[in-house]
Amino acid sequence: MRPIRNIVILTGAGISAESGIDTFRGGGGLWERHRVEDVATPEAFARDPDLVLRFYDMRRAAIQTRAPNPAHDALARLDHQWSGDLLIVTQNVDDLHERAGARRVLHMHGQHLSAWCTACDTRSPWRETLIDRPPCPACGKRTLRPDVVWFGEMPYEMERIYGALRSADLFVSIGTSGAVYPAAGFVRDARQLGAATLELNLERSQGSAWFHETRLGPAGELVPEWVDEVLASQ
Ligand code: BJW
Repeated sequence: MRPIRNIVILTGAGISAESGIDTFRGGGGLWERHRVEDVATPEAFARDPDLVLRFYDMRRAAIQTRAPNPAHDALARLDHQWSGDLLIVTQNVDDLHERAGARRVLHMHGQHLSAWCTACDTRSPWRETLIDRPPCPACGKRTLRPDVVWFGEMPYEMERIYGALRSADLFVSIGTSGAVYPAAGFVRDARQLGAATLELNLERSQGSAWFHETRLGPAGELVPEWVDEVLASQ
């Protein structure tokens, strides 16, 4: 394995689970209570916008009552102290990485605290509800939608992500089930490009076989341990 200089970290819902934010799959996950087809596709939004807006209004309100946990704190510490390239690619739409202090964060599935105007294509910071059809701050039209990536839509910043994967020496995946593409394919891409690959998860994921190493346990414990380790190797 080559020396570690450039790190790409992929995070999923599992890193925010200990902050009290629901994961999607598995027991108690969001998809147990809401059908994906009803709330997380553009077709669902066209068919029943009130249902979709209420689902996201509820989650946008909830994340604002939650706080980062030791896993977010540890990644923020790594971001500040790692002298090489580092990119935290999160599938999460919460803002807990940023609230922990991380700066090199990219939200490939969008963000709860942003609204996207489908009329003028402006994205605006947003904390309130959308169900009441507020006007877009830029154009005034009542055409705002959650700024999140639904099934069938293109995730954000793919070129930047693949650029980072191409130069990564280490790819680390934290708390994601490996069920959703293209994120689920990053481990294979990174490995084929020569990076070392490490998975930190509560249990084995659909992608576990692709990783050089998998460590099992809660992110709040595993991530601070791994960050100490990687900073000591610097
Ligand atoms: C812990 C823990 C603790 C718990 N500590 N760990 C057939 C084959 C291949 C692909 C497709 C296909 N048919 C369709 C597709 C494409 C489709 C797809 O992947 N479908 C699959 C279901 C098969 N993908 C898309 O449509 C994407 N777009 C796309 O592909 O565009 C074309 C394209 C082509 C080429 C290049 C690029 C693009 C868009 C996907 C959009 C996903 N959107 C959502 C909703 C976002 C908004 C919202 O939040 O509502 O994103 S779905 C949902 O899943 C959300 C998540 O980001 C995503 C991933 O979930 P995640 O984070 O992995 O959570 P969970 O719940 O699944 O797992 C939690 C994990 O945590 C578990 O492993 C636990 O063990 C662990 N855990 N507690 C550590 N304490």
